[in-house]
Amino acid sequence: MAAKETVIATVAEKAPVTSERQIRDDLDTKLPKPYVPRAVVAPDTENVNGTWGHKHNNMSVLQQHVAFFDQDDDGIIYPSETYRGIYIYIYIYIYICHVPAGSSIVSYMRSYFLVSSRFRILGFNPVASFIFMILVHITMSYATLPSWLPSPYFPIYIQNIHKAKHGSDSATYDTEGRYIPANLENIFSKYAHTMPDKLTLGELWHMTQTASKLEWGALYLLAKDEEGYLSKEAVRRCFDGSLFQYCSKTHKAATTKME
Ligand SMILES: [Ca+2]
Repeated sequence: MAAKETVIATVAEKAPVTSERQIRDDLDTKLPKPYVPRAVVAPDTENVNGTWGHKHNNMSVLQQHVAFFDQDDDGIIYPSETYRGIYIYIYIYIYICHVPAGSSIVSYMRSYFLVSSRFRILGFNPVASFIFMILVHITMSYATLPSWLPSPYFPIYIQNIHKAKHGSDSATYDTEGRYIPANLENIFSKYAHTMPDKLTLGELWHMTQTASKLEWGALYLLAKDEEGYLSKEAVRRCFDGSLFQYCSKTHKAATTKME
């Protein structure tokens, strides 16, 4: 006799929000043990081995996510690196979304002003980036330091980044910086009502708390497609940091092509 399948209730009648925001119960048919936090890879149901060709360098998935900002690879992110990183982020965004391959410097400059004015609306002007950098380093530096003595340089130690983990990732990282595939899938089963694997700006707004709207908004601007959706693939690759590397490589290729 076949074992009786246990039905797990994911909806409570008196909590309508549980039926509005659905949980998938078929994940283990697509991805082995989706509930087990992964230390070095970030898989989903479409990419069971994580990002193809992405090197983890024995870092946790959370460490891989922030490693983009450590521009000299010394394991420490200084405020100046964060500030430069924000600008690289904007620069990449302009290149990917607004500069056609082989375009002239004039059209590049036009795109630059167009996009930088959009970023200004979102608060990404130099002053706001400076404030963002100060906030990030004041709030995150101390928790990651190797000693109890505060540092006047406000460095962020990647080795201890899990100690500065904050609430904007919908519990996709665990307390130690591992990545939990089921929680990424839950973001999309709960909030992606228009398309199963993509979020609209409205859905993103609905999903995020005040503190994380800026971060998710920046990701939306960097990675949204032509129809204005943020795909699960882009979100997943943001978690393991390969999205930034991909954009950076594409940018370098475009620059080489233009030279
Ligand atoms: Ca560094």
